[in-house]
Amino acid sequence: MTTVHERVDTFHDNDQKPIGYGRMLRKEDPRFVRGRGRFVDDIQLPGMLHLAILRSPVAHARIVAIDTSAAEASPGVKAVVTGAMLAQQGLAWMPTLSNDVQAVLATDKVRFQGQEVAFVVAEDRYAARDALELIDVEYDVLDPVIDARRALEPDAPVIRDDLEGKANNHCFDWETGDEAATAAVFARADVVVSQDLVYPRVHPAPMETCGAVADFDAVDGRLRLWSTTQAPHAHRTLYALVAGIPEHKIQVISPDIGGGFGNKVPIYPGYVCAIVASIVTGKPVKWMEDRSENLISTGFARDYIMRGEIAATRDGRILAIRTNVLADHGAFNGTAAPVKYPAGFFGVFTGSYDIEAAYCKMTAVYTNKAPGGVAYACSFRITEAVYLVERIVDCLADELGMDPAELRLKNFIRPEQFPYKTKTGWVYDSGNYEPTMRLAMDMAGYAELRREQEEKRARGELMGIGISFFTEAVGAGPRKNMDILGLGMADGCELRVHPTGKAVVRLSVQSQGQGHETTFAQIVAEEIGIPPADIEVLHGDTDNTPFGLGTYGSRSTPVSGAAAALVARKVRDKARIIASGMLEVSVADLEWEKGAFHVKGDPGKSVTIQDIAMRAHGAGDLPEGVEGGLEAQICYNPSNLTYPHGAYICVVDVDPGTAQVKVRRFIAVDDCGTRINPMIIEGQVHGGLTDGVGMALMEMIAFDEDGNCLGASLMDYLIPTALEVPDWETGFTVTPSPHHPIGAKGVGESATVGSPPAIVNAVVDALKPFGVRHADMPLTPSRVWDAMRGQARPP
Ligand code: MCN
Ligand code: CUM
Repeated sequence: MTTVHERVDTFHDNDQKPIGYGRMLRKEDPRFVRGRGRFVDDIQLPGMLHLAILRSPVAHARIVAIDTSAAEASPGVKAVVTGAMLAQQGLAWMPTLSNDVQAVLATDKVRFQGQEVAFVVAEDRYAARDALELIDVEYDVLDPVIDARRALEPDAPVIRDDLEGKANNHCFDWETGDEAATAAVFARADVVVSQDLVYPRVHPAPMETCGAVADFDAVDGRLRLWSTTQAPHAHRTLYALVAGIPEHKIQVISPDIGGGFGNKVPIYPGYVCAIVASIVTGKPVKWMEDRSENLISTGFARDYIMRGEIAATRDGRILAIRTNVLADHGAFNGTAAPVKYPAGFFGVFTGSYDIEAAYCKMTAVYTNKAPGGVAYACSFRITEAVYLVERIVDCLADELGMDPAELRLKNFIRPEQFPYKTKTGWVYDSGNYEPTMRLAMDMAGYAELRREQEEKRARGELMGIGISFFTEAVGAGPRKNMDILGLGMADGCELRVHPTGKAVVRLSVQSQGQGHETTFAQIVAEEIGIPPADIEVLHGDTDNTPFGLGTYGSRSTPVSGAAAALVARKVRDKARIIASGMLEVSVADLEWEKGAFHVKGDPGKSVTIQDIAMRAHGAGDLPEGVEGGLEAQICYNPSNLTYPHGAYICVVDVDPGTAQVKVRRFIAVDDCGTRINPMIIEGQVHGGLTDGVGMALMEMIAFDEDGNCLGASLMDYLIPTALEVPDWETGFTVTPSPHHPIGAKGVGESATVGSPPAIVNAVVDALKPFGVRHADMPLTPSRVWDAMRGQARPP
């Protein structure tokens, strides 16, 4: 099923009428390029007040006293609220998306630097911020736990003493695979390689920070909340549970979102504070965090300390993989993942290889750092899993003296083995790995690159070639085993065709930049033959869209994309019955061709979807038993996830004098099944690869030993720009998903997942002459320098 041919429907302007998949320009861009997007901070309501949050300056301390009197007297201030005041209403704590609790405002202790301690509501943003400085908080500073390895030591300070009976910093244990079977395979293997790896804590750093505008109407008891959320419906349910406002009285609106990357999945205290503030003041209240607040207090990603072990035969057959993980979840477990998956989908750490046994044991701990634990284009921890397996496979290649491409090719799951059940229980729906790998190698000119590398090494130049091959699991549900706080991971979708043949499709998922207004119009267009320009995509408003669990884990195309195709087919089925009446033939005698039904054998006798839409709403008879109107609604529950894959090859040059890494080339071949809009897919891949350069070479949320966050601005927390990245070379293969109605798999996080190991593998490969087998991210010049020096062989 693999091909590299693309159906080239190049849509240069959206007035053209081609139907179906292709490089259609994004319908949302005219408003964005004109600066007419409508983001949360653009919302202005009459009489709106502004909220600012006082945050803890220290990582761990008992709150002795808070004096708000000076702040209350400050000009323009309407209210100052502390945790103690929230506690009186039972609102000081809120549930997280993973069954932990998190302080909305600290009451007893602060548990990370940047934690929310109090808030001020004032007439404008400046008055609110000024008043923060007048709040006097007395802290009794405690020893912090910053290093996850320290957290479980018997004498470590207990962070979560709010939890009843909690006498340590243990968060959860999790395991998968078969420990005994894996140990047996390791015992008889010719070769065992183990490597310690750290995936540092990083931040999604979206361009738009988090924020909300809350507007509570005390008369009718309705709450409207504009907020930066990737999951408006799930958030609404949580607010209903926390605030006790009935769900039908809450409207969550997620307008244009300026990037999410997972940062906007969790519910943050700021959202709840804005709601409380609106209830207390009777006025609309806006909270918009600044860059530092976003970087120090909102959902971080990764922070896994891993030991990877791999067992193989001498001739390079991989037998088993084992890993032990210490996961740092910060002060509150705010991970957004299906509840039965506290480690997300890390269980796919067996990668793309057909092996005999696998086992993972994980311990998660609390530390005095910001809560979170999943966000940042990770497909629920698959980023960490892919990094682990692709790094240790390279370590094995090094040990065996084998080419890393050859080692991978030798161990791939073969096409005839799909659907393939992994040793940790995941059923990969489809895959054809070798052609994807070969295409990447061809595009790179792999053999030629190795020759070049050999010549350069002989001259003392440091050139590295790194490979990574990944399989992702994206598209959560199915609902029977995947839910967030009891809400099953299925998606609603509604399609209405108006009398003139224009349509509106309403989605439960939310776009934060991925182009849903375009691609979902294309999906529907392909099914019912209405041009994409005539199909309006609505999302991000709980009053106007059907229930569904939102966008993360690249689930929109696998779940809501399927829902959109199926709802369109349902509408088409009804249209067929109406057409049979219009053409006076039986339904069986009709043939569908992009946009019209015609009588079999008589293409001249036909009615278009637009004719049918008018008839469905118009005067005149409809066939027996058919109600008027042309619309349908469904809720789609996926039978499995989809498993996209990809082969990435990175070429780096390392300056031996400065240890600076330059990514010279990067070849990315992705297989996401049926491709809806290749231009958008390439954009997703380009963005993800750029993320990968950031994580591999630059990004890390660092702390000093007191728990001060050292990356509170983009001067210190480095993110990549056009200057650090090469011209991406992308290619693709197509292996459709067998269970998805149009064969599509997700792709939004593939490149972020797949690229870091390719880059690290390339740098380590470049440093081979120094005997380096591993170096931890981010591979900044100082780390590369240390690696070169620390392990340099004597001349
Ligand atoms: N697509 C396609 N053909 C496919 C698969 C996808 O044309 N076979 C298109 C989709 O229609 C959609 C886009 O590619 O327009 C991404 O689709 P999908 O893989 O389904 O992912 P989601 O839409 O669910 O997006 C979420 C994913 C995640 S979880 C993160 S994190 C991330 C990402 O997308 N955050 C992003 N990409 C981002 N891109 C931007 N610009 N901003 C973010 O915050
Ligand atoms: Cu893990 S980041 Mo995305 O799934 O929203």
